[in-house]
Amino acid sequence: MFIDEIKIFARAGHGGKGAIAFHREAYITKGGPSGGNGGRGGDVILEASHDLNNLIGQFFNPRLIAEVGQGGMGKGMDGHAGEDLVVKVPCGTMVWALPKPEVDPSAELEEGTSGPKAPPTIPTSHTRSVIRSHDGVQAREYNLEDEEETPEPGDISPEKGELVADLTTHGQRFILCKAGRGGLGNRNFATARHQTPRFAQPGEPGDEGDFLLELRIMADVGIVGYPNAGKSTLLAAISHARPKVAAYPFTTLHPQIGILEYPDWHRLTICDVPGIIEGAHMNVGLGHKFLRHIKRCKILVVLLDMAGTDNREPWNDYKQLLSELNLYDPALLEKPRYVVANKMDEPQAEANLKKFKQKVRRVSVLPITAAFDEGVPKFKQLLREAVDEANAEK
Ligand SMILES: Nc1nc2c(ncn2[C@@H]2O[C@H](COP(=O)(O)OP(=O)(O)OP(=O)(O)O)[C@@H](O)[C@H]2O)c(=O)[nH]1
Ligand SMILES: [Mg+2]
Repeated sequence: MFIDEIKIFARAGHGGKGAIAFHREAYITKGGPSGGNGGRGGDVILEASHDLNNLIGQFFNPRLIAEVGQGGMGKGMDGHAGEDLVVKVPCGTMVWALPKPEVDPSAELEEGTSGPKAPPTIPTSHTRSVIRSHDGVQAREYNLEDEEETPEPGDISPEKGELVADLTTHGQRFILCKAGRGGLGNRNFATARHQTPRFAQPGEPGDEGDFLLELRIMADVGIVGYPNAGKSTLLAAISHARPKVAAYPFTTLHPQIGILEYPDWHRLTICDVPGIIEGAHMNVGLGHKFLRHIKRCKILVVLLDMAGTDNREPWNDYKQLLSELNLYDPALLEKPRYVVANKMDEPQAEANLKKFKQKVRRVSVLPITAAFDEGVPKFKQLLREAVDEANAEK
């Protein structure tokens, strides 16, 4: 199972309450107040890890609840702090604080009458961590409908709420919910005029809220193409990944990651996504939602079936692919793009390649036969140079 979007609930630990106690000992019948302080609760922390590649952990454990702080005790003993809950998520996870529908108090009073639906607002319980992490930075509206823009922390989307974090590098941490402080015990409130305070502070509540985790895979190279073009075959040829390869469309149902390793141990991550077909933007085939995973790739490889299997025409495939990429996000077309012609072992391929070059001008094409490793070493070299170039430009 591959999970790239999941809703979770998180709650940091409440602080323990302060104790109300008085010192008692043999021959000391009226010792002073001795209530210890409550311990602080545990934070809920998300940590990016490159050992994970999807959000399956949160699918099975969608409620992240940190430990509460222990209450204060007599004899001046403070409570233990609750343990932080550190949850690992894959690199490339975006964290949205989901909007909570506001409860209309008048609707509760008049039972049965359905009042107008209140607009969604950002839950107040998050505001603390949000303000802390973005110190008063004005949030800007982020329109999800046109996915042209890449959202940044602080952006607000009507459906997903506020983007509170984008965890991109291994080890990066984000405090999703801040714990409550422990309450002070009664010994803190003794004064010269009031020596026996019979009150103590309760612990502060921890932050809580609903969040949406959205994964956008961080890979160097994204391979896109029609179903059956040989994307998975190519991924298997250049990396140790073993995606399923079969002669029917939509063999690959979710993104696959492979690591391409060079003799000098230089590594590139390659992402193979499901096939795209004409009308993918209208949900034809597997739709195009999975294209979010190539949004962060440094370069794109457009893989074409040059054999023209099933009477397909590679130049039309190319045009359609670009059009679908553009409909998903025009920024995808601004990425460095490399066209690779596959299945050059097939009889029609040479003639098709010639025709392709005539029809699609100013595009250099690398011919390969992924199934038999022909042209693959050259392709690996091309990837390395292309990614280096993209890095240098950045
Ligand atoms: N003749 C020939 N067949 C190939 C070549 N590369 C892949 N194929 C075949 O093409 C078919 C589809 O290959 P896949 O790698 O599954 O294609 P894909 O693009 O990943 O397909 P989806 O996952 O469905 O999008 C398989 O039967 C492969 O054996 C090649 O270079 N030459
Ligand atoms: Mg595949």
